[in-house]
Amino acid sequence: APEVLTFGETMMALRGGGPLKLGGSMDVSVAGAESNVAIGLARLGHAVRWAGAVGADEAGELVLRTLRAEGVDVTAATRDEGAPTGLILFEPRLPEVTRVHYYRAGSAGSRLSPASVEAAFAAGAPRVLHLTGITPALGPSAAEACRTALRLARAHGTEVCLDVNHRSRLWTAEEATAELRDWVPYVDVLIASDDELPLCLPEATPKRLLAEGVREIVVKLGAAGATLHTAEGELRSLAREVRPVDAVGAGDAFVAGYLSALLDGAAAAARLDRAVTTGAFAVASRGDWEGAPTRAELDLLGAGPGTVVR
Ligand code: KDG
Repeated sequence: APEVLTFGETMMALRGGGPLKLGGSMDVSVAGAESNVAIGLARLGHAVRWAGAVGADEAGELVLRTLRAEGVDVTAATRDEGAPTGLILFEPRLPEVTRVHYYRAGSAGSRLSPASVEAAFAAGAPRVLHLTGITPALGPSAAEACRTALRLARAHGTEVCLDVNHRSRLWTAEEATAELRDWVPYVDVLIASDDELPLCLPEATPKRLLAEGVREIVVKLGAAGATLHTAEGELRSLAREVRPVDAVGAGDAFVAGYLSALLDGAAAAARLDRAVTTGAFAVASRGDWEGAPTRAELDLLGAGPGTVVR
């Protein structure tokens, strides 16, 4: 059985070098919050399964081939004959602002079925199930697949990690709260940026979420680092300083680092430390997941300018 099971929509991703309407060339890759986490974990040496759906098309083959190449188990992934693989365009508009354009309505990933999740669990219950708040925003079937996963996790004693990951292009804050508040009782590790906390429960604070039974709440504060709230109290970690290149994927890399340390049985401070470290690698690299570190590479961060590793 894998250590971690995750699923969600992974799309073909095109990344340009400037305003989209001017044309020019784009790089082809794949992107999806959950598969970014899966790749981050696999690079750190963990056994991870991704159980999303792609179309029966070349973009879907690109998704599966990329995940396979990164050592992610895709044996529970499915191909949907009736819908295409989704597409995401990244448009770097200013050094600090990247615009995202989605072509994913009605995509294979959005039609992920509860049956796929059941099959993924039947192949071996994981230690951790990782979900994001993106998947339930994709459509009724994907939302039902998430609810099925939460019930199966409970039945199998699998820990649940939820990254709120609010996407306002996909649903409103009210719609997100209406869904996610029912998830809270199932969640062991909740990860959110500070403005996303109220999306899980109206007026949610870390204290209230702890009272609802969430074991640990990790609040991402971007360049200001992160805080961890548990029954033992609050712990804060500063961000690791890097030259920012592309912040997309940083949150997912952060989650991968946090879960990796959790799986290793690391103490709270070490969990936060690995999370801010893997997050910093993502900020310092172009692309969603390409810069994710292996375990041996974790120490590279913090080397002075001009360092050459020979
Ligand atoms: O976290 C990075 C994601 O935003 C990106 O990979 C695409 O999953 C994605 C989404 O739905 O925005």
